[in-house]
Amino acid sequence: MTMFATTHFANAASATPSPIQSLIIINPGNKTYNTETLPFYITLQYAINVPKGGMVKSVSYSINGEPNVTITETTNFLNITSYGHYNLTLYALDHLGNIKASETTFFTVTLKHDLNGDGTVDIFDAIILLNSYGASTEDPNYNEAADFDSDGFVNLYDAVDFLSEYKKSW
Ligand SMILES: [Ca+2]
Ligand SMILES: [Ca+2]
Repeated sequence: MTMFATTHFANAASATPSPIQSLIIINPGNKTYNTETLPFYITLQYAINVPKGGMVKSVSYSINGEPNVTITETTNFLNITSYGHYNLTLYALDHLGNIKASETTFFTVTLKHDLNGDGTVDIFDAIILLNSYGASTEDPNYNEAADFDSDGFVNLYDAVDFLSEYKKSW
């Protein structure tokens, strides 16, 4: 009798779909982050859809396939300590023991002046800078990443700054 009840329970549990309907990474995005200084911190933001009756026990993340880190108040950001390419996946554990994975987000953390994120500050980044040259924040070709001093204009000051970092790589 006890045996039957246990088996029945196990079957019922494994047949019950996860109450977590979706888990979406909002931040970081699939993009390139340019930074002059390391470590670089990226805020973790996600959306989780759990209909009434479902419960989320924990949410964790894995970066570049490394062991999962449970997200808490103090780990709700990524501490990036080296330049490179990263992938990030979130996992949510529900009260039935199911794990729901998010889509994987791919992002690059690179040198401030490496505008295309390929690891070297070179002519290809200069072309990106020139595409935005003379633009201010209202212009459609304004590129925030190329406005190195963040004054709202991509101009000679940014070009001079760019040349000082030319050929730098990671
Ligand atoms: Ca580059
Ligand atoms: Ca500027």
